[in-house]
Amino acid sequence: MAPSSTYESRTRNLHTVDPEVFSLIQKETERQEYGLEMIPSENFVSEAVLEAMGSVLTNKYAEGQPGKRYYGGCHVVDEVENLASARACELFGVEFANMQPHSGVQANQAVFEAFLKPGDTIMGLRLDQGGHLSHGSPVNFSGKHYKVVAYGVRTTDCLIDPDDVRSLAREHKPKLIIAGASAYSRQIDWKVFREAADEVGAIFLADIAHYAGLVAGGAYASPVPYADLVTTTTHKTMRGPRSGMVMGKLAHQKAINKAVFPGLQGGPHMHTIAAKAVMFKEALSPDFKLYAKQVVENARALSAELIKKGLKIVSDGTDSHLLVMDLRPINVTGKVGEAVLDAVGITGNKNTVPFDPQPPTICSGVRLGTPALTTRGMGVSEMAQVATFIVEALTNVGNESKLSAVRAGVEELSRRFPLYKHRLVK
Ligand code: DSN
Repeated sequence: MAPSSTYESRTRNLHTVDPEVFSLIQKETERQEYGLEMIPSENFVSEAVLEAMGSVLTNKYAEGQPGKRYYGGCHVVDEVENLASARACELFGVEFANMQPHSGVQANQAVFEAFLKPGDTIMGLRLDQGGHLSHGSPVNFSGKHYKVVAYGVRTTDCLIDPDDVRSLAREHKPKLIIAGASAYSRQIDWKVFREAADEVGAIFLADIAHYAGLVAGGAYASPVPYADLVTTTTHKTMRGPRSGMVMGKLAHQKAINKAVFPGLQGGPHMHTIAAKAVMFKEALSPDFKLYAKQVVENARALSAELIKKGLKIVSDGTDSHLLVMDLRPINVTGKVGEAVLDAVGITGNKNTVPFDPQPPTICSGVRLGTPALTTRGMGVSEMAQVATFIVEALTNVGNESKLSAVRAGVEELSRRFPLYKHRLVK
């Protein structure tokens, strides 16, 4: 028998089989452990979620739906998928939940596939004013195959204008209206979109990829009473594996299931679905409500501290887990801001601000969020310290000695809130 097929060879650990990959994973673990992760779409999963993701369920093909598969040997994974769906329905108060989309874009694509024909009109928030790629960006399938009418935010306060949403809907009669965002920190008024959709007979899709964990924990209003379909990723505020899902009313279940498989995907990733089940169990616990509330409190505290220290925040604050700093008043671009924060161990991402004069590769803003720091156990008092680090870094571009002092402070703070320390070999 070839060595690679022996039981002994298959049970060797990663460190022995592939020291190169092992050491890269160690390096990334160190980066996460000793820095401040502030990209609002990132979070840190539990050991239980990691264990489910790294399980033998990755070996199983299970095309189809539980109880109706195109493969034998699915009785166990059927139970896994049913458990995940049932927990999602309980958590969000929905009638069905399809667990199979591999990511948020696939979840949105399933809704397009189920209800639209190429050339139909859709409405979504402009990408450069906080929207998402899959809500109609010209470089994405959603903008290439459908006619897009994009709504934006008001110049005065950078908030979505309900009158604009209603009048664009009346004028263009879209088949699908999408609410949801990647860089919009305020509460979205879901009812406005329901009313606009009803006026023109459109489907209303709420994409809560960013807010899902807050919705689940009761810290952000839920679109479930208003939307026909709700899509989300599961790895942001939800704190689960990197994946997506579609939920909604029973009347739409058949069309969505068919659009996901065989419409868009083949075999579902059963190890990820198991990890989603674990995540839902965690999110159903009373602790998760406290977590969601703290995420928002931390973001509000961080925003208030940054404003106090002279920075400008888009829409002057936040109702969620994220905020976008507008760096124009301090003459720093988003690109430089991201790089200088990176240099001190704070990870954020450059982001356009509404009506940004800079191209998207440069941008005028940096987007930050509190989900990952809150998972580490940080609270409002740490946010004040983090705000000081951020302002010191942004106002000392090029001052190496100052930046290395900030870097030391960032590492000291991180060490006080251990994360995956037990995974590091040194
Ligand atoms: N790309 C994600 C984000 O960072 O917000 C959205 O899918």
